[in-house]
Amino acid sequence: MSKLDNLIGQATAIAHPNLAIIKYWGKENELKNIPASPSLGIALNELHTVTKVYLKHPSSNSEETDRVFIDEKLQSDRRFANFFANLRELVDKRNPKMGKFIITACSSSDFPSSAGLASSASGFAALALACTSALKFELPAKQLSALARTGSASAARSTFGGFVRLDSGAIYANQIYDENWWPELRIIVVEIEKEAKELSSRAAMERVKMNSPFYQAWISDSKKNIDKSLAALEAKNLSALGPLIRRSYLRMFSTMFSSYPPIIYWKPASLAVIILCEKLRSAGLNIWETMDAGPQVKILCLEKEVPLLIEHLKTQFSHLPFWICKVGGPPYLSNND
Ligand code: 2P0
Repeated sequence: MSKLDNLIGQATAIAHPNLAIIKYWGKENELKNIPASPSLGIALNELHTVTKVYLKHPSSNSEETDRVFIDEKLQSDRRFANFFANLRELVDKRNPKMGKFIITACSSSDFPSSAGLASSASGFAALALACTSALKFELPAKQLSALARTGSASAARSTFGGFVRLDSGAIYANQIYDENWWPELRIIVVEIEKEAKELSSRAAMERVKMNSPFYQAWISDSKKNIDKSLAALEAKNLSALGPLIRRSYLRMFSTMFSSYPPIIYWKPASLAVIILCEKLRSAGLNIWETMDAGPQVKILCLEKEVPLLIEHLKTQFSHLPFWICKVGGPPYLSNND
């Protein structure tokens, strides 16, 4: 009997990572993976995660289990088991007669994974779309977002394109504007290091919540920051949005620096790029950097500032690769299945 005899369905989905300009950092509920801080993010059009899934009925007397491969390496992250448990709950509700099934997923990204470039956002968004498509479920956008969130909270944002908001306490994200809202906006992603980080975002968030004296202040401050950011985004006013972007990432890192043991994702080159941004701002450029749980630096600016910024990056950091991104669209299915 061929292995494909038990096949229920297969699908391949592609998703962009979603860069938070206002950060999700900390959980209201660890078990359900509910964020404690509101976030606002942007899909990055030049970066992609491609995930192919096969769903099949288990062969009799087999002990097959779900398996996820990233770049052909078998993963043991418990986030996948949590995501699959939630997927099965959904299947039980929509198609209770379906019976048991086993999932195999193979994923790869055209940017470094687990390095502060939101690969878990694009990864779980692509996984959610691929699994539901293999099951032939057409989920409403909010349900797809809620499913992706059970793997990784930032993935709730990555199931949409454009500008996306995930509120504190929310189970799904909402698109605020699509990818055509602000065509002049650019995001330069500077790759400082390719290596996967040693401490996961999840472990870092747990430590910060447990022992940073700044954690509660961070949560209440981020709730104040979000409304001002949305108003600046509505006005497409980068001079007003930029200081809020900077405040969000620096205050998020203050919770990490002040936890015990301290968490330091920054590298000397990260700080050097931040200092370059400070200098260029003092010289009148409207550019605003941000960072996530990793050493990479992302710089927001308008299209007209890109040539000068790139010239400075190439002169001062000729060894550092970078991408020039526009705002990306939603995840999509590949036609090759
Ligand atoms: C974000 N980050 O809003 C924030 C900013 C990193 C810094 O979401 O535990 O992989 O799987 O929900 O989504 C990274 O954390 O964490 C993240 P889990 P996730 O993009």
